[in-house]
Amino acid sequence: MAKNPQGAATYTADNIQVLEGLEAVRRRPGMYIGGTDIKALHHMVYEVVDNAVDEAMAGACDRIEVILEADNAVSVQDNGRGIPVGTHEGTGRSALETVMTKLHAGGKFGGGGYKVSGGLHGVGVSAVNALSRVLIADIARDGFLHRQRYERGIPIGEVETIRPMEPGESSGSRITFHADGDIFDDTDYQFDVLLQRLREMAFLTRGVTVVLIDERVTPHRERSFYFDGGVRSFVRYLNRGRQVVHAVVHAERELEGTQVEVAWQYTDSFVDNTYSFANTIITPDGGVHLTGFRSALTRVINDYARKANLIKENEDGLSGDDTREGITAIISVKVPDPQFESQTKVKLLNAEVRGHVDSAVADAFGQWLEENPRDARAIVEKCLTASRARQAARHARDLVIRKSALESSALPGKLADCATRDSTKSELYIVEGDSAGGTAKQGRDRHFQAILPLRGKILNVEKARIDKILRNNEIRALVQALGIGIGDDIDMEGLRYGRNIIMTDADVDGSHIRTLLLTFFYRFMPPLIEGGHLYIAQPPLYLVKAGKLREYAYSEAQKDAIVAGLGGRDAGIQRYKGLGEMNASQLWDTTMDPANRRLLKVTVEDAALADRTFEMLMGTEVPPRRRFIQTHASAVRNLDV
Ligand code: 0RA
Repeated sequence: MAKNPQGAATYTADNIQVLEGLEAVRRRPGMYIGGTDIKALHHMVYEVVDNAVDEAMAGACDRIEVILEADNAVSVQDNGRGIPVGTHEGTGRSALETVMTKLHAGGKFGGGGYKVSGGLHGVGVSAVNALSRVLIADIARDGFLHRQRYERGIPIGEVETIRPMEPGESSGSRITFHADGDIFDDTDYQFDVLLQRLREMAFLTRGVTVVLIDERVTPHRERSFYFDGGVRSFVRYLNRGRQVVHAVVHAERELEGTQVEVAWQYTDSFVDNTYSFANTIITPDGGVHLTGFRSALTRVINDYARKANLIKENEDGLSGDDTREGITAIISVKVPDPQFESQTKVKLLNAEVRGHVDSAVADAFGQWLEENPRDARAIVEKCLTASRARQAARHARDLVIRKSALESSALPGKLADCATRDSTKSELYIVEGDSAGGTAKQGRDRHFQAILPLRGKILNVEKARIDKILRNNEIRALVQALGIGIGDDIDMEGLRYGRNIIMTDADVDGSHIRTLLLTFFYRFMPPLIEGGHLYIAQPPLYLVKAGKLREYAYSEAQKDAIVAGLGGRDAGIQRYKGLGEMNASQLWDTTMDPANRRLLKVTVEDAALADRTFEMLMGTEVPPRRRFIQTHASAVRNLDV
């Protein structure tokens, strides 16, 4: 804030605008970061990391460190050029203060604007600043370390010069923020969630080392990612548990300022594992880049197959579905001015990008097939098999689905249905295991809550075609209970329960089953998720007892707060490992009673993430799975290459 000669702050029109902007963010955080839940909290980190990734994409930085500090502060450090601290013409304030306080100031200020901005998550770092109790920007550039402090987005003093830079010290920026506990429900960052996203960023920003350090635990946990191969490494990584048909194919090209990078590989899987990204942000609904890839893929394989006489003149060509079965692909485009269908950035619209991706893929793949005839033949044969199987499956499906699952009105035997038929009120709890299912049946309100216990692991949907999937009893029970059909035959009119709630234990097995179920719904019932009908129940992690007091805690932080509130009285803390440890009335109180429970609504983004996590957990080979679990269970330093 500027000062008048008496030292009091002077309010210019510009200041007032800034204060109003910050206030708007604090009043309606949902508009800027999508809410105040744990997801929004993680969003704060991504927003700051995106700025550092911009610097990397501009070729000015090769290392980004994210540090989860002991007091739930997060620090994001890069070795870029440092955010400029000199006076910014437009505002009369430093460029640093301008980006930190003005909405939408982003990376485009100061003339040195980037060609491509990854900061698509929203509004830039100023929104993070507004939602932080404290934010400190440390900037090393022009020979000095500079610092400015902000509280709830408002600068506390000018940019200060702290000290000269040391010989050999790199320039760069370090942003440390404390998310405001008055705004966020929870300020406990989840290491694994951040890790997954940072890994993805590292794949999509080739040559940058991305490090995540958790200083909240002793010893500290540290993981670091560096992928020389970019999206090619990404495909290799996704396929590390699968049998592959050939080496990864890769296409890379820059057209009219758009960078296209695509890698793909066929495997023995039956599903399509294609993920598309625009400026490092995943686009779960695809868009022009995905369409361009798919049309090139199908056309090039058909052309090759006809030329090589693997498909005769009088025979039908391969369909898009045939050429996608068992493929793993990453499509990454970096577009200067990305257009998305909506605020949530799930679908890319820039029309010209379709052609760019199509031609890059067609050229590279056409040539690759010519040069690798043996692999080319294996791919065509795989697609032909898929085509034949699809026809056979269509018959089987008509028989299996229509007769048993869809048209028959029989409900599964283990379903304990509710009384109401009103789907705006009714709920289905999908519960892991017969014993927890039994407790839930006793604890529920039978007027509107139905219970479906599932026994053990449901089928891994990746390893089977739809006809086989539908022969699985657990899945059949699910399909029958939900009432909307499956796959291409979804009819939301039949929806029996407005809320379908997955309730699993808070342990490794529970999270496997939740992941399997999310994957199943994502692949076969996407309208259920899109319509907002899928939820995850959140059982408590702890019961804190002191004298007559009994309080449940749903996070580590909440437990600590309850204990702190006891002011030193001896507390008994019970940790819940499974639903089975609660009796029926406890389960109702904590997890099923609409007045107290916490439900997470599943979004397409969550489900897509589960699907990707699933790849790692459930690949056909066991060793990668074991490795995944082990590296996550221990506190080892680990360099993924
Ligand atoms: C614009 C211009 C310049 C640096 C940056 C932005 C910049 C922004 C961020 C955000 C996080 N880390 C960053 N690092 C740099 C400076 C251009 C120059 O010095 O010539």
